[in-house]
Amino acid sequence: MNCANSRPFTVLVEGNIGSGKTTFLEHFRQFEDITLLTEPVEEWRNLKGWNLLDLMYSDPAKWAMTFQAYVSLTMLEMHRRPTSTPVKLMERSIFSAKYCFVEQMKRLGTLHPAQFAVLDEWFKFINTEIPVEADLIVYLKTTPSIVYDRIKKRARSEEQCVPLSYIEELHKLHEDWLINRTHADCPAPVLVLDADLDLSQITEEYKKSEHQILRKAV
Ligand code: DGT
Repeated sequence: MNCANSRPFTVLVEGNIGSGKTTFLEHFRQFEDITLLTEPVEEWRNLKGWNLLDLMYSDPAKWAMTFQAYVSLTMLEMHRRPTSTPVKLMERSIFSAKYCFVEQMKRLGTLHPAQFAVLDEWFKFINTEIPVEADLIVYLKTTPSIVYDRIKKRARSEEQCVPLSYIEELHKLHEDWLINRTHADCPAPVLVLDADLDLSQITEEYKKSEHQILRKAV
């Protein structure tokens, strides 16, 4: 077997909190030959009994660094996880952790510049020394007020204190990264989908990505 062909076609699913990334992945469960890797939120909520997500939201100045260090590790593990299928769909990535969340925490001052510098060095090392492959990014683009309402409705306990301004800033950071391309490295071409649509209409929108993703699965 040609080694060059053994790497799966890797799709990163990105978008604001509450944009429907998990629902998008679930849409592809009906197809064969695709590995779905959902975000390890449950690991973040229970590391040896500690809820790091809750600690981070409850006292960001104290816990942001710890949380981001663990996010980086769990994301890297997902990027590197061997798959036997020709297509791999992954919820989020080490890139959105860096360009959206870590950047947001730096701007808000919840990460000290020295802590940011350490995470930045880790990111640069990973990016140059450890292969993190991506072939397509699906960007589930949303309006901040719409995802804010969804977040309130789904009522994940840790997220109840998240203000609309946090979601708006996170939206801008996704746009800067994926649309305005303000960072030198965007690891793959970006397919933009309208993820404001409600559940009754979203399947049609998701189908727009099937061609690009499924043709790799045969
Ligand atoms: P979905 O299916 O689009 O509704 O996806 P969510 O909202 O379940 O998943 P996501 O990744 O947007 O957010 C999960 C929670 O974890 C949310 O409270 C934000 C937080 N989160 C995710 N990644 C990071 C990260 O790298 N840093 C920080 N600070 N928070 C993160």
